[in-house]
Amino acid sequence: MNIKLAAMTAVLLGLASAASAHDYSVGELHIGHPYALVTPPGAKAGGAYLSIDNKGKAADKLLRASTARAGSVELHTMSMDGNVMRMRMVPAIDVAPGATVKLAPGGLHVMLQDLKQPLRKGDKFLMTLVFQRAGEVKVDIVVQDAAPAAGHDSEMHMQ
Ligand SMILES: [Cu+2]
Repeated sequence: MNIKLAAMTAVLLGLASAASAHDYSVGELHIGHPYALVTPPGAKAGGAYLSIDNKGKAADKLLRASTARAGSVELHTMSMDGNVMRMRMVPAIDVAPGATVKLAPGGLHVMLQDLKQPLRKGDKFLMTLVFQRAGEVKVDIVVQDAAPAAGHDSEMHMQ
């Protein structure tokens, strides 16, 4: 990374943290703004989202996630099957070297099942992410009523 890019990234990261983003590093991976969406009354399942930026030269994968807040946690993807959106479990989420993988509503997500209590706006809970190469990292999941606005983690796209 050259100095100009480093400075630019620093500025953008500064802006992002002003917008109350939070992020983590584990090994060569950067985890951006882990959050979940509020659940409607009676819902037993919810989705958690984050971005994974692989700054290293080796491929990695998210193998699993866990939290005390849910009875079980699975990695899911969502895709169109005819006119119907369907979710299915994936064994792992690949993060190629240099790539940024975004878990976001409508696509890849961490599925929280058998929620012990509904997810309410402003709730915060711990989730453990396990990567094949980088290992384990604990992140705070913040519950929001909407996905972050576009451009929120724009530093991911600058490289
Ligand atoms: Cu799902």
